[in-house]
Amino acid sequence: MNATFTEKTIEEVIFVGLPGLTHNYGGLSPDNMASDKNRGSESNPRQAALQVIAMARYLLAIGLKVAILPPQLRPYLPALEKAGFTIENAPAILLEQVSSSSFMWAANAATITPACDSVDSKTHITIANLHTNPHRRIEAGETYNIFKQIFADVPDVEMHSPLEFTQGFLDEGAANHMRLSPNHYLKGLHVFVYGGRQNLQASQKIAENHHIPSSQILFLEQNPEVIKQGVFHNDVIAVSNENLLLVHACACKNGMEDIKKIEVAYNKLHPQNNLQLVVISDDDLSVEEAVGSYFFNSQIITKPNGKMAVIAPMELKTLYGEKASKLMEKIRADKNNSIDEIKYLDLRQSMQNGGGPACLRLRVLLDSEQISVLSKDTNVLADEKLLLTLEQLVEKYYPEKLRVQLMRELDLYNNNRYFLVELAKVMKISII
Ligand code: SUG
Repeated sequence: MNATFTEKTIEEVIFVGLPGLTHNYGGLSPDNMASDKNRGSESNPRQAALQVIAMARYLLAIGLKVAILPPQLRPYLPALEKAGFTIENAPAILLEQVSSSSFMWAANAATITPACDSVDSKTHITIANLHTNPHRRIEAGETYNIFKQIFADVPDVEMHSPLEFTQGFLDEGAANHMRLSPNHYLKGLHVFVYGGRQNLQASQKIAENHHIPSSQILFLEQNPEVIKQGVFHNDVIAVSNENLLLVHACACKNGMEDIKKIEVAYNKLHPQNNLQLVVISDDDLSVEEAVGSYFFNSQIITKPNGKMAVIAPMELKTLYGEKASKLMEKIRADKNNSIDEIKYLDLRQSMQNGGGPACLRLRVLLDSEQISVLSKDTNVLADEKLLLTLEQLVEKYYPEKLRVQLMRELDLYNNNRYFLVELAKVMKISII
């Protein structure tokens, strides 16, 4: 271990994606059951944003560091112009694609390697190209701009542009990546999961560009059968935090054999610190129930007292006769793992598009010097004051009812611009 990475200096900053003013249900992701099912329903962008701000407030209250990723301007006119249309005459499907607020799912924004895991001792950030779906691939350029500004003067950070799709790379960011380590500052095992929207080529390129030693890397293929059942990202079927891995037995192509590989690789790196492996069998919870309740799309976080909390979607309690929440309660009660608290959050607006608590955040491990520069240059690091300001702006500008037809109204577009101009000033970041 590099001597400079000590317990005191490394902290996790949780970047939370703020839903935009045009949050809507376009049914744009056919592999994502919630998105498909809710196509055309009326959305409530204001509620979507307030629910996510409430999640940020909860994370802050636990004592974690939280940063806010601002929304992007939608409809995204460059894509409309390229196709030869305007907001007024664009075909409905195109208008839906360029109006999506999908940038809110921050887990898909980038893949991060902390400096302690890189041979060159730098924090590496690769912005995901999100190429698979047209409404998501338009995020990458602006996400890169935003990250460039946030990390401009932060020491020892290397930003990587989105991988080129033309070279065959399909990358969906941290949703298909897990870092396992006794804690945030000891070397981590990086598990890259591919299949579905993420391909092996992209995962390999990221590991190479981030200079992660080969002993700290594992590439595993997702089980094609579960992808067919709605597991469009690994974070729909597995979640990790430090040395705890909560995973469904059917997550990977080779079943338990692959899960065993994770355990072996981890134990090789940290023989003194066992992996807390919690494997959920099909009898405990079927894949269908896992996808329906979003059990695995919970966030697991470490509290200041060293114990872990699960932030779960409230759907766990309302679906399948509480089967999923009872299972989570069983895990909480089990003294063999560090989880001692479950918090249920109402993230329904995002959930209806297939985005649970884990999708809404990107974990970035930084040292105290990096954090202090980050908080000087921009105002992305959240405190109660920032959250209150965000709430006021959301109340002022966000509609409470939205359907795709309304996206043609120039008033909505202009309102979005005014909102983002105000937000940019507050966050000291240039958004449009
Ligand atoms: O890419 N939904 C997102 C949800 C992303 C969830 N992210 C993670 N699992 N990390 C997606 O499928 C739906 C948009 C719509 O249909 O309007 C959407 O894009």
